[in-house]
Amino acid sequence: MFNYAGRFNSFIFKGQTVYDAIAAYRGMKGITHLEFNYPEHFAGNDIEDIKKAMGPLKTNGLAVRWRGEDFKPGDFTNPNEEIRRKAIDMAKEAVDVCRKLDGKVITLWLENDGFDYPFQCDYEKNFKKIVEAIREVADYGPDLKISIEYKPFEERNFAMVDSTGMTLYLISEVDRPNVGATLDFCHMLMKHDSPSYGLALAASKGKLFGLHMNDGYSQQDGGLIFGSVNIGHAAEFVYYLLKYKYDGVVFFDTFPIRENPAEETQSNIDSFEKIYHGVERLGMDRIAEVIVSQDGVKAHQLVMDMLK
Ligand SMILES: [Mn+2]
Repeated sequence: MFNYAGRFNSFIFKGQTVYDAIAAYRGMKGITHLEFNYPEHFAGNDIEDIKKAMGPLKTNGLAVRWRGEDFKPGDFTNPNEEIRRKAIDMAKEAVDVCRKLDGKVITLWLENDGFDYPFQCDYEKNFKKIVEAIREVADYGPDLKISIEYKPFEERNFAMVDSTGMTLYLISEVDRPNVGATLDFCHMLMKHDSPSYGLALAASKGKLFGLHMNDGYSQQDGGLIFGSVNIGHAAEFVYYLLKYKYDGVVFFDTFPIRENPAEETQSNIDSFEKIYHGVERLGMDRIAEVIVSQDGVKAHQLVMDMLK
């Protein structure tokens, strides 16, 4: 049994409020948790009112969003030390708000920490700035999980933290027990990282703190419904979640731009459940046997058998 959360902005970008979205989530089958953006989803909203509206739903955590012109040159690598300080302080404020909502995870996607031109930045210095900032946030919130979400590019042409490998290297450099990774399926496809390979390495180190499930064609951050494009990769991913006994939240980071957001969120949950039950029907032992054989045809047959 998995825990599920949907994306607030799927509703908010269509003119609805945080409260409308919470009411919609409470009407869906399977949603257990909420995943907020800080500060955007708290602007003008009282935390106590949000708590009341949540009812039985729990908070998974908060994702920090550094928006506005000041942060365009960098979040934790901002060349202006005052703005860099503001970026770190915002992450600490997110820790405070997360505690008030009994949340567990702070997600850091360093959207502005990257570069666009050769000779634009000092890579060693900026990588160290990221390491030090994450340490500071992690030490401020030792009771929470601080989770790094990589994306290979966008908003910047190159991201400082751009792959599974770089994320795991960063986590090892930061060297704090409460710092781990959130893996976004589309971001992994954009990097041509195998989603399950990254999952296995992060989970085997106890560092898989969060998931952003979605799907896409890899050229862009498509935000399509989970399992809609890469059903084999999706099934393999769920197999490894079961193998490593992932007990965090399955958050759907999808973009229903032309779809009804409630229907689209429910479709994500239903697709994930269907694939999960398909993997269970194949059997963990049978899948493990095929993996040991390293036989490509047998591996493909597993996916075909799941579709029976
Ligand atoms: Mn994401």
